[in-house]
This record gives sequence, C-alpha cells and structure tokens, in this order.
Amino acid sequence: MMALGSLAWDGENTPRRQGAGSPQPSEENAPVETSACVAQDTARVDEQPLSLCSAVAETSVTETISGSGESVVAATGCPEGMVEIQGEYCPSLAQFCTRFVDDKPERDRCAEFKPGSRCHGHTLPMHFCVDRYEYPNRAGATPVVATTWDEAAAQCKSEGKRLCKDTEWTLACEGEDRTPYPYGNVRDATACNFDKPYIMPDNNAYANPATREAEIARVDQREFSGSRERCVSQYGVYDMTGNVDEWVVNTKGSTDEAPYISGLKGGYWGPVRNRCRPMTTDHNMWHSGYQIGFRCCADAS
Ligand SMILES: [Ca+2]
Repeated sequence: MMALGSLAWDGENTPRRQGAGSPQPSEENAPVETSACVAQDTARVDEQPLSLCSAVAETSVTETISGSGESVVAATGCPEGMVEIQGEYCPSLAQFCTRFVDDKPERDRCAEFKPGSRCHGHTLPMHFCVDRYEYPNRAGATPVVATTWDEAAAQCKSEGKRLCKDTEWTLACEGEDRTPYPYGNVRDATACNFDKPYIMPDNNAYANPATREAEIARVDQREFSGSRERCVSQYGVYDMTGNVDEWVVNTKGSTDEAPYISGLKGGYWGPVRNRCRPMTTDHNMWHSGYQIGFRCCADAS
C-alpha cells in the first residue's frame, strides 16, 4: 500500500496530494493561502512595530578565527560541522509582500518583501546546533534526496544528532533580522538554487524501485552544497531555501493526520515558495520525493 502523501511531485508548496495517480504540475495546483505574506498565526499588523520586534537575540556562531597565519576554531557547544545558534524565535511573524513574481499571488512566490518583519507577542529563546549544509553536511557534496522522514530521523540519530524542529530551522534561516529569505528580503534565483524550470515528474517511474533512480536523475536539478556563496543565513547556515526540501519535526504536528509531525521546509530547486517561514505539513513520515532531503540539528552543550 502506498503511504499517504507518497507522490513524488509534491514540494514545499507544490500541489498538495490530489489522490494517487493524479500528478499535476505545481504551477496549476498550488494551494490558495488567505494570507500569502503574513506568516503563520498573524491576524493583524499594526503600523507601529512592537517593541518585541526589535529584540535582538544574542548569537553565537561557530567561527574560524584567523590570526598570525594560523586558524583556530573557536570553542563552541556544537559538534564539528555544525553551527551554534542562540537567538529568539518569533512564533507569530508578519511579513508583507510588495510584489509577486507573477500575477498569481495564490502561488505565494513573493519577489520582494517590505523590509522589516514584525513579531507579534512573545518570543522563544533557543539555543541549539544545526548542520551548516544539507545532509551529508559537506561543502561540495551533492545533498541526498528520496529520503523519508523516518529515514532522515534515523540517520541523524545514528550520528548523535536529531532532526531539526521547525522552529529551530526557521530561526537558523531567518537570522536575527527575521528576513523572509536567508539572505534578505528580495527573491533572487542567483542567490539560492530555486526557480529552475519545473520538470513534470513521472510518479509511476518514481514509485517503481526498478526505475526510481533513473527518474530521479531525469528531474534532478540539485547543486553542490555551499556552491552558492550568497545562499547563507545571518547565522552562517547554507542552502536552507531551495536546492533540496528538508524534513523537520513539526512541533505542532500529528503522527496520525495532517498537519503531520513530518514537516518540510525551504522548498527545492523548483518554482515554489522557497522561504524561511512556510512549512508543508501534509506528507506523512513514510513519504519520500525526488526533491526531499534533510539536515540534522543537535542540542547545544
Ligand atoms: Ca534546502
């Protein structure tokens, strides 16, 4: 039996599952969202920024300190290859799109946001470690795809890590300034690997173990980790938006029904939302896709 949501063509906000055997191009089936540019639970936005919006989190990022010809890795509370993040996550953040990519705002591809996001209500202090790159977390490597949430969680666990919470992933992407894209407010396909032409996947070919690898290769538009120098967040985490979609733990999700605990963040190389804040939550833990990978997080010591 095919697992719920196991169709290969669903990306970050590509078409939701329409039923087995009914693949649709993402441009035709993106869900309509009533508040395309007001993230999460935000219902109202005041003209005056709330004081909480200006709260700047203290940040500690793994850095290499250069001096007198030698490099010394600063002591951090994270394993090698991970970025230590200490900051304030905003649960309810307002961001306003001033211009969409096309005349279909329901697709939620925003070309430019009004600078300055606004946090409503409280913030949550967070301190954790996150892989600097998509798994396998090596600069220059091709990130993995076709993983299920279960497989991704097991892989992280085998390395003494865990999947990122959606809140952690979002904070790592937005940075202290809480920008919609990891590098700023303007959608820029030269910064990160997204908005590449959509290639219609063959879901039957993906579902068949005998033809899966060939189908993945046919639609594959991944790039090497870290190859886009500007696709980096203020915290120093690469390729969060675009390249491959990333499994996270949806902290408000369920194991039994959508919204599932298995969330997807950041979108992939295709023309989808590709932002820090949105999450796709309608794929269960056994779903996999040609564009779906992950990265790991860990507790900071
Ligand atoms: Ca990514």
